[in-house]
Amino acid sequence: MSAAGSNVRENWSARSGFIFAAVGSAVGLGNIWRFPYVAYENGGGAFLLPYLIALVTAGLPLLFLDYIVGHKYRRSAPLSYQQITAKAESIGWWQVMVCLFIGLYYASVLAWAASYVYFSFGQKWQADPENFFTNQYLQSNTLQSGSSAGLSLDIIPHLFFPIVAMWLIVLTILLLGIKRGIEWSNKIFIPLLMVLFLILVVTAVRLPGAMTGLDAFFTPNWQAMSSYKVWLAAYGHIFFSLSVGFGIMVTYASYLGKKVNLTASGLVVGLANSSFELLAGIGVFAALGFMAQVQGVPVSDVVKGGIGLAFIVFPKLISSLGSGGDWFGCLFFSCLVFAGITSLVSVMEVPISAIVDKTGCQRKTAVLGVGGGTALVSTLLFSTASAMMLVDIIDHFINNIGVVLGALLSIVLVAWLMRSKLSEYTRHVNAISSIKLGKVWQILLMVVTPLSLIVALVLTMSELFSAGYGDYSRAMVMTFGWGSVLCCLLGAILLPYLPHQKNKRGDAKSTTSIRESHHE
Ligand code: ALA
Repeated sequence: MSAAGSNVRENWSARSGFIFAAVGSAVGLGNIWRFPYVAYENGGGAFLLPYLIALVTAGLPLLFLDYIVGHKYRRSAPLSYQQITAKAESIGWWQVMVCLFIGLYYASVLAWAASYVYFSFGQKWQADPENFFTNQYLQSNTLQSGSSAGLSLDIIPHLFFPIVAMWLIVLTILLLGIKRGIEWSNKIFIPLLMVLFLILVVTAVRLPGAMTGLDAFFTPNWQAMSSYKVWLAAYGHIFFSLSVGFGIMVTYASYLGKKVNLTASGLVVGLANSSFELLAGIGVFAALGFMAQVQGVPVSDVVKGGIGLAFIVFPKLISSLGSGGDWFGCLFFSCLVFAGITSLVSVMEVPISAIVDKTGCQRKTAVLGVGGGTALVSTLLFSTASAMMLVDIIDHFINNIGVVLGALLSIVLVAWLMRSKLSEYTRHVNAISSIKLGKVWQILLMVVTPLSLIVALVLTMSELFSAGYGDYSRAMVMTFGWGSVLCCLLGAILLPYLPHQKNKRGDAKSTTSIRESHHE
């Protein structure tokens, strides 16, 4: 029976299908677009060590927890948490809302990347990539000043069509279901991405001046590291990058068979993701080193940081390479597109599976309703001159508050409120995995991870309350920053009241057994 047309929950065809999909989810714009600019803004070398510490103390422990929760309960995020205790369903809906907000702006950056594949041919940004990106392409300079600075609702056709195209691709993959859609697209895109990306990084590090950039990336800056902001950025980034703490890995692990080596799979995914991230850092900083040499300035002064980094640095680099740079640009932006599509698919799978599980509706209905609705809002908001501001504000609030709080709540639930679960989960995972989890994992989850997240959250929120965010008007930060957080809260409170039609879609356990007997 086709999954798209039935209510039987699908499985991955094999563990490799899951690993491809999980790597495809983790490796995304976060690695290639976000990591380099966050690292650049936080002093390059000063960011690397906090990032690695955040990975080990928070990212990986939570990755294993997400896998276990999804695998053990075999349900979408809200219904998996509900299995732990009824009230915890809200945590899952919070994560669903976080995914919807990520989906809104993620598609926009993806569409920029797709446009830049085209702009690379003939280097359409000409002499001034910064002006081209901000003013000619995104038209941010057309926004009016004043308290509503930044809000425009006029559709710009060259932003509109690429974003529509990205949504069509993503929704088609989702409509095809778990095996034929998500698994197959990842099996094609991920190997392609790896090959293209390696070619790109090798080319970048061979540029003259690349070593200066790499020095800036790899030399720890102890003084900058004493700033708590660098640590906040690292903890704010790690969950987004690994796709943990906002329902994705719970959902993907719920499509696994019963006997699967969870910890080894988790390590493969974690390692692949961080390798990609470091490679992206190497590629971008090598390019920055090259540009620093061309411009005769230090690496830290080459460009303005921020969300435009990838869209400004690479065009500048491409221009410096002459006409041969066209293919280099095409390669880089194609990598962004491939990586981004597989991640956006995973982001949207969270609300889709949650709605299917909860209401018993057909997958197709959920894809068209939830996915189509998100696509519509995303297209209308992000085809305007406000796109850059909205990406920046929503990304900052949703990552640093939405994702971090969702992650923290799931850890507090399991490690503090329902402490017996931690031993139960350890037994569950160790019974099927080659690498055993033990006291270190438990202590990280009980003490180190929650405490570091609480500190990160309190500091981020007090900073945002007192200083606002960036140069944006208070009205915009309130509406789109705090407004997004408020929407997540409302979703977490109200969505558990959606009618739960267990019987219509069949008993989850019995469909699970059908899948297992079929696949194992
Ligand atoms: N993990 C995905 C990314 O890095 C969301 O882009």
